[in-house]
Amino acid sequence: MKILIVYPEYPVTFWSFKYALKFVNEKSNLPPLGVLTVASMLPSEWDVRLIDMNVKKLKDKDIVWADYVFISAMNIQEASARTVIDRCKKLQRKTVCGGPLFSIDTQRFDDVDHLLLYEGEISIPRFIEDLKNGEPKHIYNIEGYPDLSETPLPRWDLIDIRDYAILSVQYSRGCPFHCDFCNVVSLFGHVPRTKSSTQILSELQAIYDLGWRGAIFFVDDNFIGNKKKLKQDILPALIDWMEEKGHPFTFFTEASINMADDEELMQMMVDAGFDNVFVGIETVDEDCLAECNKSQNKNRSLLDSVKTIQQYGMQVQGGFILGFDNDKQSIFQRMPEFIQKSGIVTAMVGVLSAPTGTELYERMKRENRLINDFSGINNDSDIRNDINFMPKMGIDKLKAGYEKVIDTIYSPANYYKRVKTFLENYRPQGKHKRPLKPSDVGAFFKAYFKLGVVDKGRKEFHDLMRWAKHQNMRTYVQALTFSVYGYHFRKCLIS
Ligand code: B12
Ligand code: SF4
Repeated sequence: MKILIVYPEYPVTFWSFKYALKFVNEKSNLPPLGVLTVASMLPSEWDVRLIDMNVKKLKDKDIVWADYVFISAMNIQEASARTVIDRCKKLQRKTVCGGPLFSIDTQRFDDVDHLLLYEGEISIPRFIEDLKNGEPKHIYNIEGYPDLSETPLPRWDLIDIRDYAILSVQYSRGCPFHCDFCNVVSLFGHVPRTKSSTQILSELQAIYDLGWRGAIFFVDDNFIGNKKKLKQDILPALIDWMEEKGHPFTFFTEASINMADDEELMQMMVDAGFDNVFVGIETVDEDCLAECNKSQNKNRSLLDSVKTIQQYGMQVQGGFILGFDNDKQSIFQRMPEFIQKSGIVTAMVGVLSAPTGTELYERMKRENRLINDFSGINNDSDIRNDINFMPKMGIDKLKAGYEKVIDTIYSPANYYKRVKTFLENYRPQGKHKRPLKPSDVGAFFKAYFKLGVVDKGRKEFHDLMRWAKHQNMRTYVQALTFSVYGYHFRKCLIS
């Protein structure tokens, strides 16, 4: 059996880091871990190839080679996935689709030959069995969630790791919280399922053996969903392994804000090599937090929580949302003020949208407010393309307010100031020493030319770099890296 796995193209987005990657000559931010894992679940005698369209062109001859074309996608990749499906039909090749897009918006893909919904650990063995018996079904809709102890090692041999800026590992799926807009809980459930420390160390060892030395993203929905296991098993194992290997990696992940309440946990994470965490802050308005059921963010000083995490040695990246029913006009001022004070450099501000199957979606349906299909993007340069329900304040007000927030926080003056605020508060503890790569030299000169000569924020750039030069090498490199990110954010968010 010949299987071609295709990972469709993303548009240019906040997280694509497309304009930043050009400085270091890398093609994509992260590899498609889902399909690398799916590939490992296929019989070893099958011939499997992978094309990640974010790093390589998909040719007709690739499709014609295959007996089956497997496609994985998030909603944001829908346009590209649709083109791939149509090309397969034209070339008379059968399609097998899975991943978030096909699991939640299944009805849009009736023309796909086989739809394997939700997690492959359950659906793929059933599909293979039916295929062997000559009776594969159109839809495999699974009930329940698989135990991750059986999840195999990803097939890293199918990609060239040099195409990517960061590699990834997954430790857990699911999140114990109940935020009403969240797709994670409708896809992966409320009870965090975890891999064992032996599995995680094998995954890290495999990446280490590929020669990778650098950043690794733990792509968990909420890394601290099961704190007990983390503290007793996973983090001690990671700390020992990293020490033994000489700290080859830095880690970052996604976690809920309540990590700031647990000093022991933060210290262990930092000791293990975590230096960055994405936190869903969402809003600074208590009524809005209550509206979306984000209980863990309520009744606390969000600012103090962020500062605490930073002082432990972890950068905080933050997700923010505009467009709650309880949002008042003042949010368009309060949110940027918070972002500036917090020193959250990578602040992803988006408009609220309702993914199919979430509690928010059901409420919008009941209230007859749905106006579009869920697009999967929430921070387009024209947010009218993103909104899938009628916001209480009206689309025009929301659009104007959103643009004001973005223009404020990503103006060169405010952005560079925020970088400095962060670097002043940050207490890095990591022991990883990133080896210098040949592309770093080119990146350095490109950055100084683009940001220091051509860009309209050149004065602010030089001010920051002059300050950073008088700190230490680490701060200097971080200031330069953030400057490059800022260039990407401005190019992709401010039209
Ligand atoms: C890592 C990650 C990213 C990474 C990179 C993704 C990449 N290159 O793979 C980054 C940070 C870039 C990212 C960005 C975004 N992401 Co994201 N991301 C994730 C995260 C945390 C983990 C994905 C992952 O690697 N999982 C590990 C692998 C092993 O699991 P998996 O991919 O789900 O695959 C399993 C199954 O889905 C299935 N499967 C998958 N593909 C296929 C294919 C076939 C044929 C079959 C049979 C089965 C199958 O089997 C696999 C094994 O069980 C998920 C949350 C989650 N738990 O999945 C969100 C998630 C996928 N992201 C999401 C979103 C919304 C986004 C953004 C749009 C956010 C934004 N507003 O900008 C952006 C858009 C992308 C972009 N480039 O701009 C949503 C997607 C919702 C949707 N319906 O589309 C998720 C589910 C989180 C959420 N909030 O709900 N993301
Ligand atoms: S904490 Fe994050 S992952 Fe968990 S339900 Fe809320 S938004 Fe989803």
